[in-house]
Amino acid sequence: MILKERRTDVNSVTNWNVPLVWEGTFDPVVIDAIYKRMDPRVAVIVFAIGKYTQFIKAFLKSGEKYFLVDFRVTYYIFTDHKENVPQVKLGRSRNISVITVPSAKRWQEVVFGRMKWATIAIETQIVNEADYVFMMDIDSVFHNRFGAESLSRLSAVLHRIYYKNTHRDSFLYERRPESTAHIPAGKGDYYYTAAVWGGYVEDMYKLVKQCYTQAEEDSKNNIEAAWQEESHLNKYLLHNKPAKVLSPEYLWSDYDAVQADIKVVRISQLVKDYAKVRPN
Ligand code: UD2
Repeated sequence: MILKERRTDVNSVTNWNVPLVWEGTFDPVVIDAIYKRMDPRVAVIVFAIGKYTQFIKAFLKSGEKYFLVDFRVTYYIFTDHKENVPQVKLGRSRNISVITVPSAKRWQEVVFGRMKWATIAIETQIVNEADYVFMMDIDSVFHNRFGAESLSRLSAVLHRIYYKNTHRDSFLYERRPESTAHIPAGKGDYYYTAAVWGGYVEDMYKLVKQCYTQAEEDSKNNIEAAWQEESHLNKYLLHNKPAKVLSPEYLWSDYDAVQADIKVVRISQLVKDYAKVRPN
C-alpha cells in the first residue's frame, strides 16, 4: 500500500508528541524496510498455565502468518504443562522456547506472576537473546498484519473500552492510596491494556521489575490492585510515557462489535468460558 493521504479521522499523535499508530497513518513497506535493516531479535512472552495451553496452537499459527513476518522472532512459552505445548511449523529464523513455571491456584496469581517470571527470565536469559520483547495474552488470535510499526522503546495499546473516552477519571485505574498502583483523580493519559505491550529488552525489564516489586509490596500490605498487573502497568506508563501508543487495532476482542474507526483488527481476544478455563 502506498500512503496517498494521511488519515485525519483519528488522532495520530499523543500530547507528548509520539506516534499513535492507526491503519492509514504509516506505510508498512517503508517501515518494515527501516527496521529490517537493523534485523532485530524479537521475543514474545506468553503464559499458558493450566487449561490455557489449549490456546497456544491458534496463537502461534496465526502469529506465523501475521506477526513481524520475515523478522527474527522467538516465542517464549511459560507453562506448567510443557507436554501440552503443540508442534507448530514455524517460518525461517523463528523459534519456540518453553520455560517451566509453577501452577497457580488463582488466576490472579497467574496474571501477577507474569511480571515476576518475566523479570527473572529477562534477567537470566532473554536479555542475551532479544532486542525487543512483547508480552501478550495467549487466548488471542492474529487476524492481520502486526508489523514493525509496533516497535519502539516502549509501546502500549489503548484499551478498546476506553479509547474514545476522554474523561480520565472514569478509567479503571487503582484509586486506593494504600496501593502502590494508585493513580489519583485528575491524573492519567490513557487506559492501556495489559494484554499486549512491548519495547526494548532493557526498558521492558525495568517495567516488569518495577511492577513485580510494587505488587510484592502491596501483597505485604494485604492489598491487591483492582485490575491486577494491568493497574501496575498503567501506573508505570503514566510516569514513564510510551514511545509509541498503538490503537485498539492491536488488541480487539471477539466480545465486541468492531467500531467504524477500527479499519483493521490485528489481534482479537477469543470468547472464553471463564468458569471452564480458570482455576478459580
Ligand atoms: C482479566 C480480567 C481483568 C484483568 C486482567 C488482568 C475479567 C473479565 N477480566 O482479563 O479484570 O484483571 O485479566 O490482565 O476477569 N493465564 C493463564 N492461565 C490462567 C489464567 C491466565 O495462562 O489460568 C494467562 C494467559 O496468558 C491469559 C492471560 O494470563 O491470556 C490473561 O488472563 P485472562 O485471559 O484470564 O484475562 P482477561 O484478559 O480475560
